[in-house]
Amino acid sequence: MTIESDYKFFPERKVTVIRAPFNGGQGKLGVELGPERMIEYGLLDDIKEQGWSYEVKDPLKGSDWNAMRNDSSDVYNNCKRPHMVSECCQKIFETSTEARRKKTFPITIGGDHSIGMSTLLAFVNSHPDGGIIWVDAHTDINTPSSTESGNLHGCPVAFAMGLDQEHWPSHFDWIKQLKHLVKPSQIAYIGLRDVDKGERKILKELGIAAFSMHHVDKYGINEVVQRAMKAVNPSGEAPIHVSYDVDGIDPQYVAATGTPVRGGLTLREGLFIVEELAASGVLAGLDIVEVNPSLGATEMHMVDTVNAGLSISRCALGETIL
Ligand SMILES: [Mn+2]
Repeated sequence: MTIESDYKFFPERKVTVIRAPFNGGQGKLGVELGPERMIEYGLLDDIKEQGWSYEVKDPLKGSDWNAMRNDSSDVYNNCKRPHMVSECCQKIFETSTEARRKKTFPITIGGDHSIGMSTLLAFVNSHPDGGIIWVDAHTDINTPSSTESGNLHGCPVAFAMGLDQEHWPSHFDWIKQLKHLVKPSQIAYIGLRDVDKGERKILKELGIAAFSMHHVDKYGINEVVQRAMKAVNPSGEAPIHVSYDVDGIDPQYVAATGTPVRGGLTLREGLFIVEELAASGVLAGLDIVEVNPSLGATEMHMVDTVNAGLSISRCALGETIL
């Protein structure tokens, strides 16, 4: 059932679905199939059913990403494929910015989480006072210097915040030209359980609101969500964007993802976050990333994971249980 919760920033209830079939920020093939599979399993019908109209954008169409992925010269120090990641992210940034200009609700479907830099930057350049909730097992705030794996899907928050700019590959110079970057006070994490040493240091130094699984256990998911919303949106009036890595949810429910970590959110806790944000009336954008239909030991793992992504999207658009 859908309650006509008023979406303060989207009175016309229009969604822009941004397909981001991107895999360059990490090592595993298959995550580029996420958008296709989610659409095949009913994403667009779900959007209509929740009372929204939609358009679909495909900013990466026409680029030979396979060739870019296999370009072995695309490295910078430890960072893998900076050229590919930057170029893709810039395209998604432009599409996302356009969606915001038209006052539509952007739902960006990954692909790996590197694309989070694009959606966050488009968001804060449209809403400099906006808040961001990053649901994830990981903080994804490594910098090009601190990353151990060199996989840039572990770095999008650092790029969106402009951290460690002096060590950035030059491909990312477009970010330095933007008027607004994400400020530490604008972002809160929920679901953390695998944070690198260097990342822990950054969180502490910048005073970023971070709610780990320990906090979820201790206070309960409701209290954690309320605190996260308060941290990034003290007035309660500003828009909130959610970047949702499905690996925030426990692999028991979401197995078909590239970097699963046990001890995560239950499916209900994961959906509650989005239900609560939707009910607040200030939800203003969603990324669903790291669905990898090629992973998981069985077909059922893939189906469960895709369906979890679809449930997240429906809850964000207003689906409630009663
Ligand atoms: Mn992530």
